[in-house]
Amino acid sequence: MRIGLIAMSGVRVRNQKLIDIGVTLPGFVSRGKVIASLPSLGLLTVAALTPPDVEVEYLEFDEVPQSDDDLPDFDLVALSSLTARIDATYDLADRYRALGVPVVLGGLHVTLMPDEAQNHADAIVLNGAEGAWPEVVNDFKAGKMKPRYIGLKKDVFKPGTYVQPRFDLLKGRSYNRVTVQTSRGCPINCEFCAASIRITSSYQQKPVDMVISELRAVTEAVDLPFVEFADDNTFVNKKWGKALLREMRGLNLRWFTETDITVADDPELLDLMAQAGCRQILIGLESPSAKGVAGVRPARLESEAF
Ligand code: B12
Repeated sequence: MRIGLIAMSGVRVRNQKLIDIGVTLPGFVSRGKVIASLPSLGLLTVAALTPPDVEVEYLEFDEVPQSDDDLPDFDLVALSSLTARIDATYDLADRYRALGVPVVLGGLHVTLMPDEAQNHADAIVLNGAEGAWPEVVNDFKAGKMKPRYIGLKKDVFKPGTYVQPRFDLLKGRSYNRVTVQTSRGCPINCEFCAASIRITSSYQQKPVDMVISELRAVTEAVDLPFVEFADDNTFVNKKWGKALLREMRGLNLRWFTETDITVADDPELLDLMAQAGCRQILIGLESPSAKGVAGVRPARLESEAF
């Protein structure tokens, strides 16, 4: 049995009217060509959760093949979903189903819009693939796949649930960046941010040795990788962050991440970041004025430990 895992890659700025009048993030479209060549960590995780007797092929479609003859053939197709390309995702799912190939849809958009997604799939998976995907595959093999599965929203990095994403599937391909996730969600529940509301119900963080093992796997799969941490706020936990950075110093990596402005208050952390190969960080400043920031202050902090 062969499953096709298909990512709809690339970045999309969808609103042509806004683009035409020049309303876009500076350089975003041109920069998009560079940052678009990131693999789908979600599908590499799905691949790792697939029972070992099943063959998987991981594909990325920036442009979807126009002719059905050019669509690779599989026994089952699984697609990940982000909102920006959901129309193309549904279109591809509909095409495969019309060809008689069953389709499973999972990922962020499907989790937010399950009833809509159900119209385009034989089965949908809500939340993480963890806690659901092995059952989907086994049910499919037994000819009794259900229309809807509910995966885990928390505890995905716990032993017995956690799997290391299949970075080996990236061998021989060219990527500008490869994503590694160290945490999911953010303990600072800012009212404007979807991370802790939609992506996970609680902040989850990987133990340092798990992250180091993933980084080693990435360096084995991709030459001189530039790592992008697929986190919502990597260094929100300073103690854990410093422990990770100390271990990363020997790996000879270059990396980017997203975090919050509190890193600026911790010179030791900043030094360790530099020593561990940090090349860029992205910090969201929600307002240039103290009054504006006061209006978007966090509603709750999950743990005082940070
Ligand atoms: C890295 C990243 C990118 C990368 C790569 C994206 C990719 N191919 O995965 C790039 C730079 C290309 C990118 C582009 C964009 N991104 Co982006 N990106 C992220 C980021 C920071 C990390 C994603 C990640 O790797 N997560 C870790 C993996 C393990 O989680 P996951 O993908 O959700 O997968 C899990 C589950 O969803 C599920 N799952 C996923 N797929 C499937 C499939 C099946 C079959 C099953 C069973 C389960 C399953 O199981 C997985 C394991 O638990 C997230 C923020 C975040 N915290 O997720 C934003 C995020 C995904 N991006 C976002 C946005 C808005 C965009 C853009 C629209 C930006 C733009 N204007 O162009 C584009 C859209 C790209 C597209 N093709 O549609 C939003 C998406 C919101 C939404 N509703 O879709 C997010 C959530 C940021 C945010 N908080 O707003 N992005």
